Amino acid sequence: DRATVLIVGAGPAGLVLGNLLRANGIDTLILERGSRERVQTRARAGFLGANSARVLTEHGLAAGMLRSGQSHDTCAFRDAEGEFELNYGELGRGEVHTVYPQQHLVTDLIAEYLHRGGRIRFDVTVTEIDAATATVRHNGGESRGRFVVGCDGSNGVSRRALPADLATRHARDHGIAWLAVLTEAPQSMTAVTYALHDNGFAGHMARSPQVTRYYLQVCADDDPAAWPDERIWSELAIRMRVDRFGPLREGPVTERRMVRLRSDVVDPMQHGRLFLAGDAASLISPSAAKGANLAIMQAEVLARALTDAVTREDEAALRAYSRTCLPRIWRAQEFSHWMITLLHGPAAAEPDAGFQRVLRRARLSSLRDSRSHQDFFAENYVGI
Ligand code: RFL
Repeated sequence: DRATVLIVGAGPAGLVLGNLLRANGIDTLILERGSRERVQTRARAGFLGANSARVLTEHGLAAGMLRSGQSHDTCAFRDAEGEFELNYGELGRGEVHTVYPQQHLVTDLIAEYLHRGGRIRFDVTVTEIDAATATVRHNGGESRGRFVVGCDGSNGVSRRALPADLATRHARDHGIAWLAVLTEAPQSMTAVTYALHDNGFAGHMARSPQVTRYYLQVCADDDPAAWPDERIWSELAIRMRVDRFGPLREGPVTERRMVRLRSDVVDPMQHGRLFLAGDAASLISPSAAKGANLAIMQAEVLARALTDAVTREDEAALRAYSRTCLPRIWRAQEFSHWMITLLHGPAAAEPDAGFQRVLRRARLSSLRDSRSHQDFFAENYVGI
């Protein structure tokens, strides 16, 4: 089994990369652990930033997004002092989000990849990658490429194929967990809403006209089963302060899962013939909705570099791949980290919890009152 570029993982990173390489006539094979049905129904991200929309549009991958994606330009913050909205589409660089559920994007990308003559094998679990020879071992035997790209997410095998003495993993567990909930209910507010409350953070995000995502900060060892529908809706009502701002539009909860807020960056993101992209290279906490956007950014950079290498025998861009991507990844990490400190109060046990709480209020009022702070926020919230 051979291919010029072997790609491990059919998430946004692997599929955007595969599509861009196929557009340049490069022979690719994607190996994916899940079934096609499984990856096409995995609901995760939804907010595509301006760069992602550009990449998808320029490379002919945006038909579905343009047909049914919704443009979003406003977010709101609520706390004990009130609520304010930021129309970020009118701030910073004037960029907006396109809301298009990740599973729909993945479905589109698979169809287009196959249409472009790409090969993909589902239900294949990669167990070992040899970065020096670009050989991949899996439950179906062995595949060889000229290059291998690990797009297998944060728990995949490609990270382990980077030699520990050459690659540094910068990691942080934020010590915070969210219950991520999907509801069969229309949006309750027109804007993405972040609610700061002493009980913990609560968030409201659009997905589609019939589906809304909510987040509730919970204890890290909470069991999602301990959160039946009624408890979710009543806690959301408290933290969203419905008595003051109006009721939520309730509906059945169709998915509840724990998400631990973790971030890490692997540096460098490459070794020998192996390159990492997406969550495999850098996991980012979902607080600023950046993960899929970083994956798409890296896929575009890498596709260009691999195309140079394969079609012109020019490996300069490949050698610079980590150096090109890492500053953008760290900017996103920095912003995401800032969002985490804004959205979550200190644990009550922390000795300076009182100080931190007031600091957080000051941080929020700066965002509410300062136009230059708002421009900076907008630029980083939608951009990479
Ligand atoms: P993915 O999507 O995890 O895909 C990796 C693929 O690799 C396969 N795989 C293997 N295949 C073969 N052999 C192995 N050994 C393998 N190991 C793994 C897996 O089956 C899978 O198909 O990684 P990729 O492509 O890097 O994409 C990353 C994004 O999926 C991720 O960053 C986002 O979903 C994060 N995220 C969000 N990002 C945004 O940009 N905007 C959002 O609004 C947003 N919301 C979210 C999110 C992530 C969430 N969760 C569940 C953590 C909301 C949530 C709740």
